[in-house]
Amino acid sequence: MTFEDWFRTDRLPHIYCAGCGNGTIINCTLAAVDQMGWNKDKTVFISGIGCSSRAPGYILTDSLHTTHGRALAFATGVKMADNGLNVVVFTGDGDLAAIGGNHFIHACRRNIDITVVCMNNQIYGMTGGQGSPTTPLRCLSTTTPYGCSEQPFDLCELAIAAGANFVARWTSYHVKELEKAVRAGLETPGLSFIEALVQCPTAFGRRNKFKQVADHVEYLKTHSLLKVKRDRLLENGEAVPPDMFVVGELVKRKRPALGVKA
Ligand SMILES: Cc1ncc(C[n+]2csc(CCOP(=O)(O)OP(=O)(O)O)c2C)c(N)n1
Ligand code: SF4
Repeated sequence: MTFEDWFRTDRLPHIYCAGCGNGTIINCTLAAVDQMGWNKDKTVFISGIGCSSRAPGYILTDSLHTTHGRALAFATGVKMADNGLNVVVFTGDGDLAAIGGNHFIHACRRNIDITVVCMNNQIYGMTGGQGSPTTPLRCLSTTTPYGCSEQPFDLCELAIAAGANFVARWTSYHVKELEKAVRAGLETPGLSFIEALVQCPTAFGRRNKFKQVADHVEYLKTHSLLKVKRDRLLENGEAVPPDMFVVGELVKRKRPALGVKA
């Protein structure tokens, strides 16, 4: 099989805007799922509400498109009802960390055996561009017209602190690295959290000086700091540049997990 065998072509054309990064993340995730050799009948994709959360609708398995912020609550229920199912969650930064914030930390605390892929466009895309918990300082949104003045959440740090067994961050530029990270997450028992920073030209890019999609992808590329380089800076007592974000496999561990297949 190839990852294309997982697509529901009867659902095309898709709803995503031209240049949206979400399709790249879906492709990388399905490529990783395909490599697992999973049976479609034993695989479930679950999401909340948002552009990112529309992803399961384009996938040829059973899926649940649930209520805003509740993807992880539904996923927990599905996994606990049948731990023989492979459960993958697609979510957005607003869905996961704003309205769904408590479900996120408790799913990590329980370390339930699911894989969560968060398409982080740093804004509410579907509802027209309100600020989210990951909107960077000084960035413009409809609710931060003078620039965001609140510190953003670092979703990966949150997942690590709350107890997830696998945590990684990449971007829509890093397709091969992202695919490998999702694969590693799928293979790791317990909660795997993969954050993918993506461009959203419609709600974020045009307000924040990314006139072209390529400008934003270039920004993601040039502002990524590999974890090994970050660790070296820290070892040498040097500061991490404030505009950079760390990418790579951030945690892989063996805390006791819930819902692991016997
Ligand atoms: C309870 C509830 N509150 C608000 C909404 C409206 N709503 C739909 S999607 C969304 C935000 C989506 O943002 P995000 O999760 O970051 O996903 P994106 O669209 O950016 O991928 C909101 C607020 C809703 N559907 N349900
Ligand atoms: S609004 Fe943004 S996230 Fe939503 S489909 Fe358009 S580009 Fe993608």
